[in-house]
Order: sequence, then structure tokens, then C-alpha cells
Amino acid sequence: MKDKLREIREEAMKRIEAARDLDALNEIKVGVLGKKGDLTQVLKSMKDVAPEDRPKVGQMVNDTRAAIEEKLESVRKEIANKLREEKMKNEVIDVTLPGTHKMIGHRHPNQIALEDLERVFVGMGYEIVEGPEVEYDHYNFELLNIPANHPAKDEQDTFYINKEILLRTQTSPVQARVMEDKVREAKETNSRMKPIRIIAPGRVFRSDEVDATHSPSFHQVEGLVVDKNITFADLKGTLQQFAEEFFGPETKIKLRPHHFPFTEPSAEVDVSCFKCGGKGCRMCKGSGWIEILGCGMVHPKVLTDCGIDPEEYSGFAFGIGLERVALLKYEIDDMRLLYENDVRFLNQF
Ligand code: 2U9
Repeated sequence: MKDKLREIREEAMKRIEAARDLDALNEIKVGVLGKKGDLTQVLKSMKDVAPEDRPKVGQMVNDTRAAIEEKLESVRKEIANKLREEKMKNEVIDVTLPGTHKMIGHRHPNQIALEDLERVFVGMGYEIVEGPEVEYDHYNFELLNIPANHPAKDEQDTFYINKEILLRTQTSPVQARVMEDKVREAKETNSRMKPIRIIAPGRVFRSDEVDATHSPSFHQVEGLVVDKNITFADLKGTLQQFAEEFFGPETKIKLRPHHFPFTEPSAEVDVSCFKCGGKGCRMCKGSGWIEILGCGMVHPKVLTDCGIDPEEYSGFAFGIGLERVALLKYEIDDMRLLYENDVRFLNQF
């Protein structure tokens, strides 16, 4: 029995030593220690051993099992280590390889210009208001002092849905709606109308041919302030502040008389060229000035039609073409680039 055990042990040790992988080790384990394994067979023949020898033989079987198990475990660890090392060697990272380029998103130049504009006006206490792109003729034209026979209606080539409904040609209807809402709110609460200080950014539509400076769909940011004692000086001060914050602290503004149906008096506003500071360059076509927006005091008829008494309240309004500002600010020479969404263009912002 003793010899048999030694034989099993030596044979097992030799085979374990020679094993090259985990499968081979497992096979040995089953063959020696398993249910039908060599060592288990020996245990089964214990009944033939004289009772007085059984404890000793039992101990020997246990020792043999323990020695074999220990050897199996140490060789298993060795093989596992070797496998891991080989895997690491194959998986080595070459830090000199060029990296894979991940594309990241960029804000569209229109969006950058919009956020810059909004920051300036929100800083002055303005609220941002949006409204429908599909509008009633009533809000888009009539309330803004552009009645059916008004020539401005032809100028603003309009996309009509039907006789009364159209794609808005300006964001002004949003402001007209806000005025109506404020008047209604004041009536309902039996109180004075609250002051209005809003900007209305959004998409507008005009039936224009596409070229470097025109598109049938573009964006405006319009502003409206209505309160008691609002004067043209407030308008000028606001625009001066806006110009300095948006284009730089040295920027000057110049107002030229103009005409809009919804404002009286009206003006077009130029800013001193932010590229050359006013000396004259390609950007300002040598003039030193760049036209940037239109503005004026809200026409008394517009106030009246929205339910506001022009004897009690006055207001100013302005309108900025967002694409125009974005093109100027980023020195883009063709508006079409803003709508093509070519990533080679967008990646530059
Ligand atoms: C209300 C009353 C008056 C909005 C105004 C302009 C002047 C203006 C243009 C800028 C470039 C349009 O995108 S553009 O072509 N806009 O010059 N807009 S005053 O006046 C209002 C608006 C709403 C109730």
C-alpha cells in the first residue's frame, strides 16, 4: 500500500511538472484525485487493510492527496502567470502610434453670435421671448402698421399659407403679442401695465433668391422696450452700450435717419469698423463704418393697436439680422456657407 501510494505520488508529481497548460493539469487532477482517480481507488481498498493499520494508512493517503493538491496549485499558478505575461506581451501599447482622431461638435457661427447677443441684452435686464414661425397676417403686418395696401408688404416678399396665414417675415409679431399680453394682464389684475424689456430672436422667411447675402430663411434678433418716459436718448444709450459690449469698448455708433412703418422716428445704425477702428479697410469698404441694425421709437399707431395709450407710454425697438452679424464677426464672405453645414467649415468655430 505504501509503495502504491509513493508510486502514485511520484507519477503524479512527474506528470504535473510536465504539464504545459491548464487543461493538462485538470486532466491529471481528475485522473488522480477524481471519483475514479488512482488515489480514490486506494482509499476504496482501505477495507482490506488491517484495522490497526488504518489510521496510519489513512494519514498517508491524506498526506499524498495534500502534496499532490499543493503541487497542482503551484504549477497552476505558474502556468497562469506565464499565460498572463504572454498576453501582456502581445497586448503591448505602442505609445508612438498616432492617435485616432475623434470629431467633436462645434457651435454654429449663428449660434455663437446669438448667444453673444443674448448675453449682452440679458445683462441689461432683457427677457428672451419666442413666438410662432407661422403667423397671422394680423400680427405680422397689420398690428405693425403695414396694412393691406402698404408698399412695404410688397417689399417683404412673403410666403403665404393662405389669405390670413403666412410665414413671418420678421420677429416683430412676437413683440406685438407680448404687448397685447401685458395689456390683458394689467386689465385682469386691475393694475398698471408692467414695463416691457424683451428681445425676440428667431427664424424669419422672405421669398428672396439665394445669393451671398440673401436667403429665403434667416434669423433676426429684435428688441422692444415699452415703459413710461422712454425716449430716443434711452435707445441711443442702449445701442451704444450694446455696441461696446458686443464689438469692443472703443466702438462708436452713428445713427442715420431712415423709415420703417412700425417706428417713428426711425434710424439705421452703423458701428465704427471693429477691424480697422474706423480708418477704412476691406471689411468696411473703406468707409470706417459698418451698418449693423435698424431701430426707432415705436409708432404711436402700433402702441394704440396693441392696446397701449401712446400718451402714457412710449417705447423703442430695434432689429438685427443675425446672419449679417455672424458673417461680419467671423469674416465669412458668403451666407450660403452658414446653411450648408459642411463640417470642414463648421470645424473652424
Ligand atoms: C414692434 C414695434 C417695432 C423692430 C425693428 C428694425 C427696425 C430693422 C431689420 C434689421 C435687419 C430687419 O433682419 S433685417 O433685415 N430690422 O431694421 N426692426 S425697428 O421694430 C418693432 C418691432 C416690434 C411691436
